[in-house]
Amino acid sequence: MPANLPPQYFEVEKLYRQARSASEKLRYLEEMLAIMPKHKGTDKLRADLRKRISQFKEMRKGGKGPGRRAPAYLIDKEGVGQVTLLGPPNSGKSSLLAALTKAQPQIADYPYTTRIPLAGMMRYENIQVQLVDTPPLGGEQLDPWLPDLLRRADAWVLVLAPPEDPLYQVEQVKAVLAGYKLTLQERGAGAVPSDAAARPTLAVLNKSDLISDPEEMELYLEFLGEHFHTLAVSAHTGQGLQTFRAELYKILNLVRVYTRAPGKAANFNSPFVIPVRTTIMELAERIHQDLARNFKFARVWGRETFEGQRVQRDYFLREGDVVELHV
Ligand SMILES: Nc1nc2c(ncn2[C@@H]2O[C@H](COP(=O)(O)OP(=O)(O)O)[C@@H](O)[C@H]2O)c(=O)[nH]1
Ligand SMILES: [Mg+2]
Repeated sequence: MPANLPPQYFEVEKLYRQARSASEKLRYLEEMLAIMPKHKGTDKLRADLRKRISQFKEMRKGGKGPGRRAPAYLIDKEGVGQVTLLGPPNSGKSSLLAALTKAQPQIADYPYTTRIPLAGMMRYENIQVQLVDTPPLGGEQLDPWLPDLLRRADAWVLVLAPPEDPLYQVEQVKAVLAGYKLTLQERGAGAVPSDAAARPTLAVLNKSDLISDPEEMELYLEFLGEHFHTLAVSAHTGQGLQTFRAELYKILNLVRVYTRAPGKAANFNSPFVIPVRTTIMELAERIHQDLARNFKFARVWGRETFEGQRVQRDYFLREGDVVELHV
């Protein structure tokens, strides 16, 4: 039986095809379903529409509907870790991204210059860390995708700057994050609220070139330092930026190890970058299943302690270890 659809249906279908957002598409699909005559000839079409409607509803809920795309604002991870810069308006997040990477964000002395996240790669010795610049927290608008972006990060850099009291700025940021069920991970803190996601946080006091009173500076750093790994920097003069790279690597909780074939030299340009407390066996697994399966022992040359000693499979690798795997 032919479907015999009214012309009005095709008009709405055209609008549906042109619609850009999921919610617009959903609206037109529902309209199409309402217009469609109900008889045997349209059974299949109606079933099809209902299916698409439920897929769009899933998508809006953030479920895994077939048509779901990753939101454009989530940035694919690159390098050894993704670190998101966050903080109040005008603290210099975009300026830091520009100073530390090749990215070219818009920088201006009015708030809300940054509207969408932008990533850049920061080199630290022989590795690359991904930095992501974000719109300010605690402003008039809350970008709906920002919490997800923050949650995906391996660590955060809390960017603060004068003239406002940095401790006050921390409180404001904390309050906004709490609304997202996110929390700044404080130094040596086990006491993270169980229902909130925390990320290791490096606090940077930017625009340190504007703080002329050394006592004031010392006071800020002392207070911030009670809670976070803390550092004074200046995106403008470059002060503290070398230390920044090293501190950021520290809070990522990674170690770099190097492998060597027996009798050969290690390649120090391409480390294996692994989480702290990774064992020799886990490293072997990462490199190749066969290597793990046939593992007999390893020799380790450490920065301080080992000089080619044999270690067992449960040895925890340390920063700078050179490893010879024997099968
Ligand atoms: N004096 C000084 N000004 C800075 C520094 N970093 C950023 N600024 C200025 O602060 C303003 C806001 O910078 P921007 O990077 O856009 O801040 P964002 O809103 O946090 O991204 C701009 O006028 C920058 O030139 C710094 O280290 N020292
Ligand atoms: Mg910005």
